[in-house]
Amino acid sequence: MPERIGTTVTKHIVGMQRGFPEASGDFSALMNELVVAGKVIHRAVTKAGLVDVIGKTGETNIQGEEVQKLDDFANIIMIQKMDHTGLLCAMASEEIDDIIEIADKHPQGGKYTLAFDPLDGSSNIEANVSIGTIFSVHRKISDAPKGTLEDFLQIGRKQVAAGYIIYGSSTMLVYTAGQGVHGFTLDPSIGEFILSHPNIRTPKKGKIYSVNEGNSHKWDKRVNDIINYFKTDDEATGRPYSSRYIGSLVADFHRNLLYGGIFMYPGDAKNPNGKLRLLYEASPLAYICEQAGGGAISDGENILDIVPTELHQRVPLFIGSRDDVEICKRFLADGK
Ligand code: AHM
Ligand code: MG
Repeated sequence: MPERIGTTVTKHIVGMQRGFPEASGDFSALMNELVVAGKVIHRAVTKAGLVDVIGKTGETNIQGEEVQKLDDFANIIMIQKMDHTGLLCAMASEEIDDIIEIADKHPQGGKYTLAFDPLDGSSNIEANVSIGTIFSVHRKISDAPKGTLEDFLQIGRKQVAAGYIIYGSSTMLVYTAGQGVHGFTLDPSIGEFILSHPNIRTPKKGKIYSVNEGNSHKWDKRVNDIINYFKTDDEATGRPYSSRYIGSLVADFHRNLLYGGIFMYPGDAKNPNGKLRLLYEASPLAYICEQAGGGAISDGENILDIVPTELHQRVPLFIGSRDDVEICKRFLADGK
């Protein structure tokens, strides 16, 4: 008997769209192109130790960080895979200063925008740590055929879809289109993402806290109090929590999504808005987290309600299990 192949991501996306008889099929097509881009990046990441794609290009990106070759590669793949689909009016990448226009030679008139972090956690590449691609899709709202900044500066709650591909011990795609969160594992033998985690629900309360504690000397009292709270021994509330921090957002987030917990990248004295970007990291992960029953705030405000003011805006991020986010919110509001 041949083994039964599970539900592919393509079939799943089409199935979900059946609930919307007015859907044109554009959204499914967009998602399917993203899936292919993810597979191509997966192929490069898994070959990273074999071919000469590791290392620095010597250039710096908009954030002033050194760009590694695989970031460059992933960025180019995302652009090349998506620019000729006719589905997008424009794109924005963490690696590129301005909006990426769709060249005139490609079909125009796309009704969606795509913002992405092509390879998050890239400082970990050489140590074989899990890294990921994060994406966020909005509907175009401006009248400009090629899209404008306005189309990207929309609140996270208006996302049409968000997801990530994590290149880990296996490669997984996790996405939401507003109907729950679904996870697919890549079966390399057939080159398909197969539904492995339907309708992911994150535990209401976790046992893990994830933060770069090396920054504690720069945090204000409220943030130090939050971390001390999670570390304090109290059997009744299931404390202390365990500390887990990879330093690769997709990997830290994915683990906490499945096991429960809280990931934090707060603002500090040097960087009041922390490190992570609203459009490419915080907002898509917040949408996924909320759809899975969790939550996400910046300094008290729901991430999905923040009106972005610039493309590469950074925000403090507290994201994870709902009860744990509430605890952070309380400390941030009144310092106790
Ligand atoms: P990147 O987008 O340049 O890879 O940076 C973002 C990464 C996240 O994956 C991770 O959560 C964070 O930086 C870790 O930062 P730090 O090393 O300051 O703890
Ligand atoms: Mg990043």
